Amino acid sequence: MNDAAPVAKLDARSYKSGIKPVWCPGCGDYSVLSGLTKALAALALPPEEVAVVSGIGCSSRIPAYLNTYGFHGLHGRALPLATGLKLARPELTVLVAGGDGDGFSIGGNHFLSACRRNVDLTYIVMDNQVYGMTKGQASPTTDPDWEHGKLTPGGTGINPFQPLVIALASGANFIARASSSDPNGMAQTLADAVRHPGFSFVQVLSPCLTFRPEQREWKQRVHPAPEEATSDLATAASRLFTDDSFYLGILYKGDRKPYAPERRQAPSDLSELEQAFMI
Ligand SMILES: Cc1ncc(C[n+]2csc(CCOP(=O)(O)OP(=O)(O)O)c2C)c(N)n1
Ligand code: SF4
Repeated sequence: MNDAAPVAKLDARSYKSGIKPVWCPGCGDYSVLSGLTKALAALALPPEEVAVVSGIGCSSRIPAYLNTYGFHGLHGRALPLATGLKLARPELTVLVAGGDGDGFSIGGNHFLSACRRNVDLTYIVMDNQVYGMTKGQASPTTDPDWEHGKLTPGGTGINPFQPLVIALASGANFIARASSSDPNGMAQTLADAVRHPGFSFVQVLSPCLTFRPEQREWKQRVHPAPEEATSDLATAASRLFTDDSFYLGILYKGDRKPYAPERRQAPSDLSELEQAFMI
C-alpha cells in the first residue's frame, strides 16, 4: 500500500501569493503576472524551486504577488543579485523581472554584462517606455518626441535604446518579444525562455495607461513575427533592421554554453587567507 499523500496538480493559481496587486486599473503588468504564472504551471516547476528577483518600479513589485521565492532588491541591481543567486544555488530556476527604467537606465551596464556572461537566467523586462512609479519621466526606450508636461517639454530628442539589438550584440542566448495583450502567447514564450539554457531576454510590451494612455493602441499594433526563430546571428541581426518594434515571438536562440563555474568549498579557516593579505 502506498501511503504517500497525492501530489496536488500545479496550475497558474498555485504560483500566486494571494497578495492583491496595487497596480493601476488597466496596467499591463497584471497580464504579465498572469502570463508568468501560466508559464510556471506549464513548466510544472515546484514553487519552492523558483526564485524571482526584481529591482524597483511598479513592475518590480511582481515577486510579492508570486508564491515562489522572491527578492525585491535595489533599483537597477536585480541582475547582479540574480547572477550571484544562480551561481550559489544552480538547482534553482532564477527569473529576473523589472521595468525599462530599472533595466536599461540605472541597470544598463548590468544588462550588457548579463548578456555577455550568459548565466542561466530568464530576464523579463516589462517595457512601458516610461518611469511609471516616479510619475512619468522619460525612460531609455521613450521615443524622442514624447512630451510630458514640464518634465520633458518638446521631448527628450534622444534616440531610444533598442533592447533586442543590444541583447543580440551583447551575447544573449535567447531573445524574444511578447505583449501583455496576448497572455497565452507570452506564457508560451516565457516557458521557452526558461527552458533555453543560458541568458534569456524577453521584452514584454506592457502599457502604463496612467502616464501613457495612448499605449492602449498597442494591442492593435502587435502582430506575430513573420519568421520562425533563428539560431544564426547574422539572420537575427538583419531581421532587426526591419523590426517595427511590434512583432511578437522568438527572434534568436543561440547555443552558447552557459557560464557555470565549478563550485568550490568555502574555506572554514580564514587564517591562511588573512596571511596572504598581511602587510
Ligand atoms: C538608486 C535609485 N534611484 C532612483 C530611484 C527612484 N525610482 C524608483 S522606481 C524608478 C523608475 C521605475 O521605472 P521602470 O523601471 O521603468 O518601472 P515602472 O515603474 O515603469 O514599472 C526610479 C527612478 C530609486 N528608487 N533608487
Ligand atoms: S503608474 Fe503605470 S506602470 Fe505603474 S501601476 Fe500605474 S499603470 Fe502600471
